[in-house]
Amino acid sequence: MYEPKPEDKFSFGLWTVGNVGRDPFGEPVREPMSPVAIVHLLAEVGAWGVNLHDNDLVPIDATPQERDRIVREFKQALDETGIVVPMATTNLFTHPVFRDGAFTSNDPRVRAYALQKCMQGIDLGVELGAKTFVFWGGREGTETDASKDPQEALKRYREAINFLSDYVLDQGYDLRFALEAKPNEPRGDIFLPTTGAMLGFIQTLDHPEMVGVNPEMAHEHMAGLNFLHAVAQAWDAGKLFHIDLNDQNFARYDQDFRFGSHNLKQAFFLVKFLEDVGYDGPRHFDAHAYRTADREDVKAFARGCMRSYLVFREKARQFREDPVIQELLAEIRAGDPEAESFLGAYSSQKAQALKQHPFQPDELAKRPLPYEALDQRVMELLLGAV
Ligand code: GCO
Ligand code: MN
Ligand code: MN
Repeated sequence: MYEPKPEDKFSFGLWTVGNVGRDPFGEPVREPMSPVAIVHLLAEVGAWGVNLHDNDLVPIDATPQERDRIVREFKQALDETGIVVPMATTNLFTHPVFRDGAFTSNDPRVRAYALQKCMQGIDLGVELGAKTFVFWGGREGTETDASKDPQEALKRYREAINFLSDYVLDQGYDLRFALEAKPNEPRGDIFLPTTGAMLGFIQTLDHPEMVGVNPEMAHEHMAGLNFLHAVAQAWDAGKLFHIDLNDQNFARYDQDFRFGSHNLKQAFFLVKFLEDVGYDGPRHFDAHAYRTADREDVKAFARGCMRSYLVFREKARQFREDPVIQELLAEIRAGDPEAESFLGAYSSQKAQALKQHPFQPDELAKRPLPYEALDQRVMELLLGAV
């Protein structure tokens, strides 16, 4: 029941299972794996897709011949395993050239180089079959606001996304963009820090129809926000093009823990939402194993992400069928035809009638709302006590 299947669309980045465990205080603890070896590992654990940054596959200083050989070998591994590439992205954060950002750098040469690198990354992604191209502006920000005008930075950001949208249209590629927000790390502050901010920004673009979001659970949790609510807003706007699933404690550094490892209720309500609305995009685990993990434990990490998703999906099914929960919800959500006749679209008759209607707020305030009972039942269902 909890075996991953291709139709679950579980994907991992090359940088996730391939993470070597470097952190700001310590050296790598795991041997690097080649992209081909990572594809085979993902096939072994039952994943469906692999995502990549340009330089996860092709080193930044590779010659065209080296690039072609690397891509050929990678494609062969994809063919052998049936693993697909649903998403690709550009690394605009590792090289020192991006120390003050890429699209929002104060140096026009860096901004132009970033566009060049993205066009090459887009070509690579499309060649590998990617349908979504993610933009995570990790270095697009400041430590001191003396350094950049934040409005000018947004203008540069917008120009870059517009330029690249036109590039995709010009090439006739079947590719959509997904913008990924993060409040901070590696910059002191990153521009467009939340999924909500990204959704507002998208409406200012030249081609808003081809741009959506890639919300990440850990990033909203770093800011102390409710991830489910961000995802629901993205879905409501028709903008949930991709999703980064992982976990972490609130208000910490970017922990990128195994999905389902920390906030059980948030993970549950998220999976329930994705399943209820029928989200059918990739379920991408942008997480990595603890620094203590060896190669075997990395596999346990990857299997754990997928298995937890499937366990939560089964719990969501139980939620929908649980008689106690359903009875409580029916009570809580019971309608009132008279009151409902006042709601919805405006009309002047309706407004007049509503102004005359004698409400009794003291009576209305007495309606029982058994949310304690409901939440306890949900907890027990999650913990296997019912
Ligand atoms: C992070 C980000 C990245 C992006 C990745 C793809 O905090 O490091 O989540 O992992 O998701 O660069 O755009
Ligand atoms: Mn992250
Ligand atoms: Mn991410």
